Amino acid sequence: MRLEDLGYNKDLENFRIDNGLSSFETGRVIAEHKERYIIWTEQGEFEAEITGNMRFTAKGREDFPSVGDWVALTTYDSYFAIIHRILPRSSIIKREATGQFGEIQIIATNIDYAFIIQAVDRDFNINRLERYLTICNSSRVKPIIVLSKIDLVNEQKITEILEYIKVRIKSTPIIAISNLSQDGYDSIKRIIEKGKTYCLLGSSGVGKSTLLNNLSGKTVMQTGTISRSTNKGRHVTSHRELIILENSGILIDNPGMREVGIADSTGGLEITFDTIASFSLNCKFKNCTHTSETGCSVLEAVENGELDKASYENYLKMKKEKAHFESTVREKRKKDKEFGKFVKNFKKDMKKNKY
Ligand SMILES: Nc1nc2c(ncn2[C@@H]2O[C@H](COP(=O)(O)OP(=O)(O)OP(=O)(O)O)[C@@H](O)[C@H]2O)c(=O)[nH]1
Ligand SMILES: [Mg+2]
Ligand SMILES: [Zn+2]
Repeated sequence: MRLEDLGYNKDLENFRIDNGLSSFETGRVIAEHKERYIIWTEQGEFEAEITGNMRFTAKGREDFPSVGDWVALTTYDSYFAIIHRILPRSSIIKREATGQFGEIQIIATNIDYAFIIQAVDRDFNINRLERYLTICNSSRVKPIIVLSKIDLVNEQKITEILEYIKVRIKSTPIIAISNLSQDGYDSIKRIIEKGKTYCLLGSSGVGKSTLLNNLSGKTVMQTGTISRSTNKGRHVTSHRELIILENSGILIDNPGMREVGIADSTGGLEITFDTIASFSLNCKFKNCTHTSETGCSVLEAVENGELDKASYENYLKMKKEKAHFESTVREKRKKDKEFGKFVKNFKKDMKKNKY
């Protein structure tokens, strides 16, 4: 396999040369199991660990490899390798880690497009759709909305949903598919380009793995609904995995997500809610919060119906979450810094007093 088929490009190659990494192998992380990484290289598949130095200098989750990463590694025997460095990422899809305020979870890196999948039968939820859009837009990943399971509803219902989406989401492409009849597959296949990476996002059971298997023509991922009866948990897919389609693109399957917590989302909200952003240019105050100010153009637009009220409320909710995330991170950094100072002073005292 050539690295180009895995998505390798000129920018990565230039970085590798400029940074003296030519003596290392290059590979892409295709799966992670508790700090053990499965890497694909031109020499084949390797299981790898990171260097001790990488672990000790890591400041957070982002300093560890993730599925989708390009890494410089040394291979030892035919299967084992050590990762020395993560090459610069062109994009990172992340969310707030479930139940851990101020911590992020990386979903995948070096993604070109995200398929945001919602099933039209029970899963469809426009607020959640805007959430996914925000995490994509924050990370320079182009979103594509995929409505799945259209075989389960009639055509009128699909038309209704499409119109409903268009009131709030204007410029994101939407594809309606059935994994059963393969309706809509032509549109999906047209989008997928060789050498580009696509991430499958969505709740559990919407058909992410079924879509991936059908596109690859093989059963790469397990699908179905094992959950309740066997008590194995709700999700069929339990880890992220990168798969290459023959003569086509690269897909990353993910376990279904129950929560899409807004983390660091610089610019993401503004892109997702671009209508709100454009109204806000006319607000009287520059730092308008669009909640109660006089002369707020956003509030005015909600009142006269130019702006969808539910969308506006969803925006405010996510903005609040973003602010909360940022203040938690600031608080944490401050504590870490104080602790660092404490340790430093303590060491100084130790030296002075010759303990
Ligand atoms: N009727 C219908 N059933 C579908 C469709 N797509 C998937 N299914 C079924 O839905 C169930 C769940 O599909 P999966 O592909 O495992 O869903 P998933 O999104 O990968 O779920 P997790 O791995 O838990 O996140 C399976 O029983 C599929 O056969 C579809 O388009 N129509
Ligand atoms: Mg799955
Ligand atoms: Zn305002």
